[in-house]
Amino acid sequence: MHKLATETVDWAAIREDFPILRERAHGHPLIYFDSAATSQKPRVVIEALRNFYEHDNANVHRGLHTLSSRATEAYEKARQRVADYIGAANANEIIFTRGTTESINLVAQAWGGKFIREGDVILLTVMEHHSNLVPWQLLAERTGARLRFVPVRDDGTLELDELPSLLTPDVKLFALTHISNSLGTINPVAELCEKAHAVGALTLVDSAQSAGHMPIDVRELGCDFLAFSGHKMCGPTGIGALYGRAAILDSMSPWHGGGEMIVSVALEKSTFKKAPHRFEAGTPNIAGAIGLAAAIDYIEGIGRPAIFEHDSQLARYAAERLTELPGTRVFGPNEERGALVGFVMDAAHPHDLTTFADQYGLAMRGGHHCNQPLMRRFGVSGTTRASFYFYNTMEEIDRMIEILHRALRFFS
Ligand code: 7TS
Repeated sequence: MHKLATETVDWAAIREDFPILRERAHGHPLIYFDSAATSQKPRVVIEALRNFYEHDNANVHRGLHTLSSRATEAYEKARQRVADYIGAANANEIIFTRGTTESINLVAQAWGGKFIREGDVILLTVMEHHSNLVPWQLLAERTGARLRFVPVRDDGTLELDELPSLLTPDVKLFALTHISNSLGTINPVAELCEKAHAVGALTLVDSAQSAGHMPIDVRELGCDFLAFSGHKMCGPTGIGALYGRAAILDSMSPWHGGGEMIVSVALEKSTFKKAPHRFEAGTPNIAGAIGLAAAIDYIEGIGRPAIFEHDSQLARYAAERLTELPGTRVFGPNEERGALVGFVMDAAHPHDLTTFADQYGLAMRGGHHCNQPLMRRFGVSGTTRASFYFYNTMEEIDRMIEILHRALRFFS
């Protein structure tokens, strides 16, 4: 019989790879349900950072000494690792950034600044994280471009019936999230990229919530840009990547000026390297890139299909159990959802509920989750969000439900 991918993995053993999961909070065992904000780190990633600083630390692309060669080799190997992980044709299509936010700002400035004119349209959705909204607002202010938005249905999916009137030939870029960080909606990005290309628009996929949770192949998705953060997928903070199709990257102007990105510099004028180095001015986050490569090795060791199955089982189970709590509204689609569930309880404000839960060792996030327009769309100021990763268990969700029952009694 066909085995589910999840059944081939020893999830209990995997928990042991995460030293922080043994922490306690307010005297209770930690239940970490905030991985959508940042994931925890396995020992191999922590060791990779330590190993780099203890044995190889030097600046990259500069020195001709042994350590500098080692650091450069490890840094460029990490770039190749990222390229392979997301199915990019070439490592030169990977730019290291601080994370999703910086990746999107890079595109808005270096691509948008060069190619966007007054009257052009950037198409977004109402469910975008502020980091895939504010950079486009700034670009629109500078250039006179217009922003347009795909609405969100009550069930948390995109209102795609309206797409034909929104995705018109004046759209130059369609930028959207793969998985909503508040609703858990998984958007049909491959289909949407194809539709965008049909009207001549480029596409950017915000993969912050998907890169560590499911198989990603940029050529299958057919996107022109893809942005993600290392820290949400077992990697260190301060490192992430932007994938861009080679021809597009090479057509873009630099955004940050400085060392490492030039071919030659005269007092009045400089010439620039090709991508990716054109977009990596200054000393990069070398250790971060190496840590990210270690995180990728670790995730690939488990297998993304198994991780995806495991995490969506948790999210579906949590969404189902939450409905047994009176006066509780659960957001997002029922059938298929990413590794999280957002909800509100009549009994308590999300901040109060989240603070209450923390007293029992349960770490969730309460607030607008950098999704203010989306919260407004659903008529709430914020939600409480439980977000999961492969180190979480069904038992932890049962415990969450117990704690929420207790909260109901406390607040009412
Ligand atoms: N896009 C999405 C869909 C996100 O969920 C986040 C972070 C970002 C972009 C920005 O990523 P960063 O690494 O550059 O900060 N989301 C969240 C969250 O949901 N809670 O904390 C951060």
